[in-house]
Formats: sequence, C-alpha cells, structure tokens
Amino acid sequence: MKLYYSPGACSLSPHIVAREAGIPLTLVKTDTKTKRIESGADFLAINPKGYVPALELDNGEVLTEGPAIVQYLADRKPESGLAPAHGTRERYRLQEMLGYINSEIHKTYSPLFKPDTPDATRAERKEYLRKRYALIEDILAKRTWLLGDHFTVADAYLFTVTSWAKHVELDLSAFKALNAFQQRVAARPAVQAAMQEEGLIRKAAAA
Ligand SMILES: N[C@@H](CCC(=O)N[C@@H](CS)C(=O)NCC(=O)O)C(=O)O
Repeated sequence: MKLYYSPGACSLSPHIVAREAGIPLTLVKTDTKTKRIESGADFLAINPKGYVPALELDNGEVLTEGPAIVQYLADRKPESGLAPAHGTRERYRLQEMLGYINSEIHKTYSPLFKPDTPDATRAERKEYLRKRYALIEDILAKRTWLLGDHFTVADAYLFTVTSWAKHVELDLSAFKALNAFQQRVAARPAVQAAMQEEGLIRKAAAA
C-alpha cells in the first residue's frame, strides 16, 4: 500500500497507525500546493480532492479521508487493538471521537495556516479550539488514552493535529493533561519512527 503524505500534515496520523500496526507502507511525498508527487506526477489524478492523506490499496483503489483510512489500517490488524471491533459500542465511541477531532479540531486549524486570514478570524478560531480542547482535557485528566486504557487510532489523530499548535501560536499551556498526553504519544517508538521518517525529528545518532 502507498500513503500519499506531506511531512507533519494530518497524514502523519495514518503513518503512525501503520507503524503501530506493523503494516509496511510505501510513503509518497506530496506537495499539496503544487498538487505534484515527488516523481512530478499529478496528484489530482490520484486523489481529485487534492489533499493528503490518500491511501492507495494494493488493488489500485484509493481511499481518502483520515478517519476512514486509520480505521481501514487498524482493521487489517485487529489484534493491535488500535480500533475496537466493528459493531461494538466501543467502535461507535471511536467514530464519535474521530468525528470530533476531524470536524471540531482538525478543520478549525486550517485557516490559521493561511497567511491572509484576518486577525479577528484567527483570534476567534483559536478561542474555538481552546473551547473544544477543554472537553479533551477533561477526558485526558481521567484516562491515559482518549478511549480508556488502550492506545487507539483516535490518539494518533489527536496527537497529530495538536502538534500544529506551536506552528500557529496557539497557546495550549493551560491544558496540563493534554500536554502530558502529547509527550506520552511522542515517546512511543512507532511515533518516533514515523516522525523521523517524515523528517520532523532527527534520527538518534548511532552509538
Ligand atoms: N477531509 C480531509 C482533509 C484533509 C486535509 O485537510 N489535508 C490537508 C493537510 S492536513 C491538505 O492536504 N491540504 C491541502 C489542500 O487542501 O489543498 C481529511 O479529513 O482527511
């Protein structure tokens, strides 16, 4: 399978999930501005939506939308516990959380990355994010991971989008449990490996 990604973008979430599950992926670096992949080929011919992540399956089919992709990957390795079994109440809780992260958090960051977003909009979006993170903070004050004792695809997604806060000067320092969560996720070997591969952190020097 091929994952079309852009370093540090929301595609880091399925990249982490694949590494957590032990699923080998071919990573294809994608420029979301020029809509070209590293070979120079047209990304729009692969994903007409023009955004990452996109997962090309071995049969050539292309799956898009982060929440669908992470569930697809997790379901390839159910024993990983990255997603509860289909049809269970826990699975709906996972989908509820993925929907919240996707629509309430992820997409609220988008205008903050655009240089022409007016200051008033920027301030309003940051306030909105802090309001949405307050709910997450309440959850993480009581649990290690978003859904309980197990790391799931929702944790990989929350970690990925929250790592953008420093790039858009969003102050989340008041959210102590969230900050501890970010550190917990960042310390996971699969997360370290994914971030190194995307060039977000340096590889540990050889002894
Ligand atoms: N609805 C999509 C949105 C994905 C998305 O926002 N991708 C961003 C990177 S985080 C992107 O590629 N943006 C470039 C563009 O929209 O042109 C999802 O949830 O997967």
